[in-house]
Amino acid sequence: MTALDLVIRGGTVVTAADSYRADVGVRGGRIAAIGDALTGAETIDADGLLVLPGGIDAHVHLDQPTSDGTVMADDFASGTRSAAAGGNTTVLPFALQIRGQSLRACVEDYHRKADGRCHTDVSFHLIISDPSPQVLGQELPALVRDGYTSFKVFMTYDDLVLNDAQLLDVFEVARRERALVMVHAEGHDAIKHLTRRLEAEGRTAPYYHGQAHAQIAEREATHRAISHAQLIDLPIVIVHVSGREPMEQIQWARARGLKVHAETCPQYIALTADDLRGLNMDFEGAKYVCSPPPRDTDSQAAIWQGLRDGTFDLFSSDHCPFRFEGPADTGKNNPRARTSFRWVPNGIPGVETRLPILFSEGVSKGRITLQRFVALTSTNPARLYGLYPQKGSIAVGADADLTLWNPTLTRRIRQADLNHGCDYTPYEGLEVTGWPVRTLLRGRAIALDGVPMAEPTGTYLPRGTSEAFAQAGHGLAPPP
Ligand code: DUC
Ligand code: ZN
Ligand code: ZN
Repeated sequence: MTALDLVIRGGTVVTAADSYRADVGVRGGRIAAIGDALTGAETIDADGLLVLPGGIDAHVHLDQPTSDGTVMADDFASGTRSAAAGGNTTVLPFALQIRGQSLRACVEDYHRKADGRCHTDVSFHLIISDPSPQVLGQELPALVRDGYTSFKVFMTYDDLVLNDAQLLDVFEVARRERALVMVHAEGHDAIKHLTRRLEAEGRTAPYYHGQAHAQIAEREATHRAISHAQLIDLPIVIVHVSGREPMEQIQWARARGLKVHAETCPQYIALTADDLRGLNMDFEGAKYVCSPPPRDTDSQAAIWQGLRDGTFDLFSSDHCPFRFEGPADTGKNNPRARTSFRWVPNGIPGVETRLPILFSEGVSKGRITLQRFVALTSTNPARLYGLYPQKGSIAVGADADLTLWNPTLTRRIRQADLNHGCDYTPYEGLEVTGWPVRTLLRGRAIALDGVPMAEPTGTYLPRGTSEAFAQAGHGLAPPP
């Protein structure tokens, strides 16, 4: 047997199923051995550290165009640098189809943006905004067969919304091609109605974004998406679930044996609607504008219960970065945004802080187990999005994507320390216990103690069929 290139010695290996002390040996970028007293050309001392499968952030927006021309704060270089520093080895950004655009041309465009610039591995979900006969009949099936095996649809936003007939058409194609559909479930007409009413009342501060995007509108759309999926007999993922009411719809579906998967995000455990008030109902609140918006402490408690009991399969960042200050025509601080919440770009950064926030608020505070942490942040995303077992596990033959984690290191999240392109973090000052100290992609360091390496070594990953299509059961890591 040829010698190991690298041994990670003396750490506690954590998977979605268990944890145990072992050395991990790497050869040719893959895990080649797990055992005792391994030796190799290079050794990393992991005594006192957790050895986790690298984080997989399955919901990230990078270098996306916006309807009003606002420029995103992260491209593929800065966004994946930030991801690596935060303990991630793979991210799944979106390739957004602009209406009228060929889906194939859209994908090629995103490859041009990403190629040679990524510090983590990447793979694209598609966003279908224009389900024309050409897209549904030819482009989408061909792309799924080429490894683009998941796509997102929107039930709101003027430039993205699909009506019910279009949703059903898209779901049919997904069923036939065995592609996983991610649904942004917020009712468009309800949001528009509430927005008009609030503006007529002079309620235009960022705080009112949270009122316009009412939980009722999210609950209704969640149920509608579930009903459409039931009609077609299709597994779906409801993404960025913000609170108790949409959760109840997901639990309703699951109780009936429907394959509805669910994702939640850091903003729904670490922020509330009150954050959108800013200092005194001022524009500071724009730093927290995202959709769906953060809710109340009752919803936070429901989300924690759902993270524990398996209602949620996925914990993703929904990193969607816009600058707060900056040129007049970019970021949240553009002149129109100050006239009404309606013009504030929806989205907040979080790819670098996702893992520390869930570890600290979840594992360190005893709300979830280490195994659940790994399942939610790495193993389940790999399984649901067709990357398992190459990614998302610590097993012989898997890519040596590993995050060495200090579970007792306490830090305060500070914008000054982060690597994203944003000029703020919504989590400024939050104290966290547990921090990624080394991120390895195929056995090579891509970040050390919060500092990304200079060289981009990430590659593009074509993906297989989601385990959501497995015949028996969910096929996902079970809750503890
Ligand atoms: N949906 C997302 O997934 N991200 C940001 C904004 C949105 O509406
Ligand atoms: Zn969305
Ligand atoms: Zn998103």
